[in-house]
Amino acid sequence: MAAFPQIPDYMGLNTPQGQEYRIDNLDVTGRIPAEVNGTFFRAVPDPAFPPFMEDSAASLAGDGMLSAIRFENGAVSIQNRYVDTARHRAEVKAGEALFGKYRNPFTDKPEVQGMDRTVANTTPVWHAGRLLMCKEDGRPYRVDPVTLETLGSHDFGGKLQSETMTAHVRVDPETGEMFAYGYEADGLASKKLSYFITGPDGALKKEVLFDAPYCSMMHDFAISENYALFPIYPTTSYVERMKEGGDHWYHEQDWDSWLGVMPRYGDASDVKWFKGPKGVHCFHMMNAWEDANGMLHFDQCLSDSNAFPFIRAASGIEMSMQELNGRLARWTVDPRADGGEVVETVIGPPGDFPVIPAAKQGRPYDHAWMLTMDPQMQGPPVMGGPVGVMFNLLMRLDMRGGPPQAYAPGPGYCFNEPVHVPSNEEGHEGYLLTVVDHQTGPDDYEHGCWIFNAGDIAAGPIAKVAIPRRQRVQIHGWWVSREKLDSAV
Ligand code: V55
Ligand code: FE
Repeated sequence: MAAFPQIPDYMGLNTPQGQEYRIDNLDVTGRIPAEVNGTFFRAVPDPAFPPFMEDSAASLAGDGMLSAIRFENGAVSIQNRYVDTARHRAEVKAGEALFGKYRNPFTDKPEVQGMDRTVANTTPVWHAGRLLMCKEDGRPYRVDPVTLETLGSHDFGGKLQSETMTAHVRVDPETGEMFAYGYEADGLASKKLSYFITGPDGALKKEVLFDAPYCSMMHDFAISENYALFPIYPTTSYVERMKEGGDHWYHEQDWDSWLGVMPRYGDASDVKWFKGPKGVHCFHMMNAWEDANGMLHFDQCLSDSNAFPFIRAASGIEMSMQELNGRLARWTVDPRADGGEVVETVIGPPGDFPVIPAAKQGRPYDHAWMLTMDPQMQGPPVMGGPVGVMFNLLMRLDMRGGPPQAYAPGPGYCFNEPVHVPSNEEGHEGYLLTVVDHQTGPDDYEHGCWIFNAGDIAAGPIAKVAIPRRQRVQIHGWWVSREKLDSAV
């Protein structure tokens, strides 16, 4: 087989692994809390075949590899298995890559034209007893949570009109409903959005189709108790450029951003658009919530341009990491107004991978966690992932204005996105689980799943599980408790 090109997308932490395995009885140091009983599912892009053409966004295009770290009464195992998408299946059969550039179907080989080309590599979503591997460019794939066998593309019983579904759904803690959306819902570069709700049984209850101001890379959204919030940032798409073999995404630095606000159970005619600053972009929202005066707050990891260097490069934007001006930003609007402009307040540091307790989804919240960079860290950060550098500091933010807490293991260490495991103990903030990568040599890494007391991360990990195989960079994870696993349908 041809080799992977020796470029950063395929080197170091980004080295393709392509290994399916299960390893039991992993070594544990420290004490695993009894409440950490369940499975930490992780989505890892892992290209099975070397590309046949250059792709600036190759770090996002790898085949979905589902990684399950299972905790059963103190014993821990890991299983990694590919999502058997139509695309992966076709490439395995051919023994080579057949699909071209990230999200550009015009670059695919003729024999796979028209085939579902999603790689299901971004988030393992658990809802209504089902595990869905999601990527925003297509519909999710359903996977068996026990065997990790792929069960097929999931279209909600044939009811979903949208051709796409986000990898960032929001589950309401009280109703158990899943709130989701798809962008480019009816085709490439379209501004059509689909907003949909599934019941606690997983059945599609409602789908609303409406138009965004323009086609936008809308990676995440938010809900509050009474509203659904749709952020539109000016990373956009042009069919003509794709036909010419170009990228899917171009960032338009001088376009306005927008926040669409719709009553949760509203319709297309109910959307109100609030104007935000020009040129900004955000991948992940921390939360949205309503205060006692009925004002709506939308908390997000915002930057002054797109944080992915390859999108800025394709768009001719020269901005350094500093100039990106990353921040945790709160946009406040009055949902009773007919529109207007967002009011921005900076409430936290630059960073990404925000995490809140599932019970606080769409509600006022006291604390949250995120990944950021330690300004004091000596030596270069660990390279890897779509941005190129990995986060080396885990932070707990006090949303009521108290001091933050932080933990950095030291030079050579970096974090993948944590998941939160709630505790039933009164006043206990639960636990954070995160895969930590440690670079020990030019091409040597050690990996572990570390467990933190979520209310006291500064104390360092309370347990470490050694992972004896090289891991590729994870995108998102999802914690599924033993109880929920037992409710699988
Ligand atoms: C992101 C990740 C993606 C993608 C688009 O983290 C955005 C952001 C792993 O795939 O396709
Ligand atoms: Fe994401």
